[in-house]
Amino acid sequence: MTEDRNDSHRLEASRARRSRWGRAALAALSGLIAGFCALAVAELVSAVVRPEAGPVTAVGGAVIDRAPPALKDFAVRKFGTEDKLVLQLGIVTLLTVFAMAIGMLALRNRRTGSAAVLVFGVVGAVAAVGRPEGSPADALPSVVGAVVAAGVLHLLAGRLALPPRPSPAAGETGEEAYGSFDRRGFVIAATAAATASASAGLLGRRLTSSVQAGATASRHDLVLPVPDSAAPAVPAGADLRIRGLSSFVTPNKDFYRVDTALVVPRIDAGEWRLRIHGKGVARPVTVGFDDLLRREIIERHITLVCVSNEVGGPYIGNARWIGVRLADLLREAGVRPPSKGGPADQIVARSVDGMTIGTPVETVMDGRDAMLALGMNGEPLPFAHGFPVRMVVPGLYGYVSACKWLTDIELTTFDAYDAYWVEQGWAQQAPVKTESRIDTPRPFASPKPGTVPVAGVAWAQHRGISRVEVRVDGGPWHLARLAAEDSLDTWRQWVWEWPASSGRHTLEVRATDGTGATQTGRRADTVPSGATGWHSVVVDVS
Ligand SMILES: Nc1nc2c(c(=O)[nH]1)N[C@H]1C(S)=C(S)[C@@H](COP(=O)(O)O)O[C@H]1N2
Ligand SMILES: [Mo]
Repeated sequence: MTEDRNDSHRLEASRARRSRWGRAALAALSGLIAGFCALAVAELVSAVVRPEAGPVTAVGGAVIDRAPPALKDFAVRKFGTEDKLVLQLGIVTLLTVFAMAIGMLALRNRRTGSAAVLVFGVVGAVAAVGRPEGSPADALPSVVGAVVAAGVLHLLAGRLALPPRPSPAAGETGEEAYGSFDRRGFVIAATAAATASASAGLLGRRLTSSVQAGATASRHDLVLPVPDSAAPAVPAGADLRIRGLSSFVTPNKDFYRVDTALVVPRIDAGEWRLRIHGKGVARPVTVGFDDLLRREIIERHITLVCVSNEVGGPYIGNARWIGVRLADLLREAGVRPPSKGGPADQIVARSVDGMTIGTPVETVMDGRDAMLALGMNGEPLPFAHGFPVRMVVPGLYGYVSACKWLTDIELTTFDAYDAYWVEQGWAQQAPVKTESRIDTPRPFASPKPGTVPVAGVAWAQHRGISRVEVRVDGGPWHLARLAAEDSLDTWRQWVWEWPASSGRHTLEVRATDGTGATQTGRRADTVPSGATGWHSVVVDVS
């Protein structure tokens, strides 16, 4: 009899323990379902407001805007174009952890749990409204998502609640002493909430892509104009076609991408407008895409490079751009450069996603082929590269010249206004520094002894490249053979036939620009105005 009683006590205790753990796990699951519901509902609402206003995108954007330049630079270097994916995964991982914690919190106190969900909604809303292009409506996805999720959490936590403890007088059977929650009710509610959320999320996706269908169609239907001034043919010898050497023209799919956009803006070319206004603009204008097509069209090869490109880095590409001369448009609007007495020395280009990029008026109007580009390598601009219109200015780093998804050009002064990257600690003005890169052999390659072609690219946009030299193990510099020059605004390939002997060797390269200035060997960081130093590659000849 006593034995029996002990056994049943032990059984009860273990059952109770198991049910405690079971409830905790289900509470965490409720948190996850509520979190999923918040994001799904937000996805649906942001499809109506605008895709960029979703909480993950907004918080990600806010993190990008506030990250110190060194960190941002590190992220771009470390993860390249994947940096944004890594950021979003990080946010979702954090949210997952918080969602489970909030679910457990709701088990103890349902009101507190739901209140915690609302706090996250407020964070998302503040981030969305605070984006450069944010408007009050951008708070809606986070707020509506959080309110619905708070309700869902309240409901699920309610199903996990234990019935009130019976008074001791009512006896002591295991089930009643520890109570049991409404398991069936929980499963039904949780399944319903998860299914409804998934449907809301999918519907949101659908809506977003149908809203964007117009932009996709406008790009698809666009026939690029025949240029009035075609790009000079690339000289036969400009592309050395050496294995491992970057091609002279970078295909669009391989072209580097650097921007702060977590959602690539998709603009319908038919609805696109560009306003030119500001200080010293005698005749402000607004032009549409068709207006640009009716203008004189130029086509040029221009090499674009990012200021975040470290020595030897990949953030450089050369494309054939087609578009209109920006200086012509400015002149028609009555703009004069400072050297002709104009009051504005800075052009601030603004994109649909709130990016601002400041470019010297003098540079744009000094006769170089600064353009509003509509096409890249024979296609309309890819969405990721600025469709329908972006700026390209030979000789300046992208962050001070190459605004994508352009929508507004304001004339002002450098004293009066700091553009986005300048606020982040980068230089106001940043002409491209003369640099060179060894593309082949790759670091730690092991070529056979004998003649090894060492080849790469060198660039000093708008000054041109006049000489490239290579040295081995700090020895004398050897003159590399330059590929034919396409133009001052494009990079130039080079090759040096290295009589390689066995062993570990360090190759270094340096270029001299068209003014006769040789690339400095002094190492400088990318912040604030571009990296310097000689690219070196270590190889094991064996
Ligand atoms: N709207 C917008 N334009 C932008 C940027 C951006 O973040 N947003 N980044 C600039 C930078 S830093 C560079 S290097 C070039 C890169 O252009 P790409 O992505 O087409 O190579 O775009 C520039 N234009
Ligand atoms: Mo850049």
